[in-house]
Amino acid sequence: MENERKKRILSGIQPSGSFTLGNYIGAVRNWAKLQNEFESLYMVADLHALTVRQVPAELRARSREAAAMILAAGIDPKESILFLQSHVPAHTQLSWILCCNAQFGELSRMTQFKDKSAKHPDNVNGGLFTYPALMAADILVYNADLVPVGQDQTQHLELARTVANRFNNLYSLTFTLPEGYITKEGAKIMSLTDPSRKMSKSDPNPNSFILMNDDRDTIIRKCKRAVTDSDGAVRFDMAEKPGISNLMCIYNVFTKKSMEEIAQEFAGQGYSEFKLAVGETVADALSPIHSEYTRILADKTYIDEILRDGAEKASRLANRMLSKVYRKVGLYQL
Ligand code: ATP
Ligand code: LTN
Repeated sequence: MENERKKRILSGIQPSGSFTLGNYIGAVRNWAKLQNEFESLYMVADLHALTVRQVPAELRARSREAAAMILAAGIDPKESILFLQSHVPAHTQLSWILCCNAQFGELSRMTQFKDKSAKHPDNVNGGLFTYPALMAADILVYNADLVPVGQDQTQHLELARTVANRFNNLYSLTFTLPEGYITKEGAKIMSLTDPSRKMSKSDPNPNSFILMNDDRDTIIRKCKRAVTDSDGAVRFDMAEKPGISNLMCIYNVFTKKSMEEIAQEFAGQGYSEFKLAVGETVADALSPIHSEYTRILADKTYIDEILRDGAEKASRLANRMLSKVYRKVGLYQL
């Protein structure tokens, strides 16, 4: 049917570092799974990355690497629209309008703002504060129905809904209220060196994360060195045994074995056997992605073509929504 449009998905990832296993499990892996069922738009959130100081040449290189990694992880440019956030100006344009409809108190409550302000006390900039309004614009400018993200983004999504709802009430129904798509398994993969914190690509300690393009030996070494407890039993208990439980979550994602099955498999064995098994499993799963990534990254023309095409398609959709919003809020049009 003409008017029964497929539900639409939008998600993004910052090129603030190489992608971690957390990014893959919590987000990108699901993007690939969902692209056939939904009309999907995936973007590299390069403007969001500017909320933390970046080295310009590195940001430029990482943006292309990010696109290559998304493709390597299985995003098919014939099925999904892949683009860079800065290539579709309507996002930033809408974000101003949404900023004017987001309250200071609401933005102040964002835990990511509080965490990043604490991490970079010398650069608590306006962009860091209004970050969620730009993220809301990313989503609302396409009327996305579903947003596949990790658990850490639920608060930002909730804010997008609040702002959309406020706008709809003030100016008549305009925006779809987006729902989060957060899988139970792997919604929050923890740091390998401090399992009380989430694994994060901008962590200064490289042993805290596994990168999607780490080689096999590095992956196994990082798993072996992962911080665990001294109790010696492979058993799922997030509160008492966060390190082991985190490794069990990772193992569960790739083997589909339940926590009980994993505990049974390693009953009577030491942590080193378990850690080795986790390392090998992760390395096996990432190895084809790694090869594909290397192949795609070498072809700059191919990546640029996809990004150009993606930006064009996305802009067409986004500009339509932007005009509607400009009209509704009373901006004078020629
Ligand atoms: P940064 O360290 O720069 O903040 P990040 O690693 O937190 O980066 P983002 O670009 O902010 O990554 O997030 C991209 C996607 O990956 C988001 O959907 C986010 O929820 C998800 N994600 C990030 N870290 C994890 C994690 N440890 N576990 C599960 N999902 C994650
Ligand atoms: N803030 C997100 C990245 C992001 C995003 C989005 C995710 C930017 N815009 C729109 C989903 C939808 C993060 O993961 N830190």
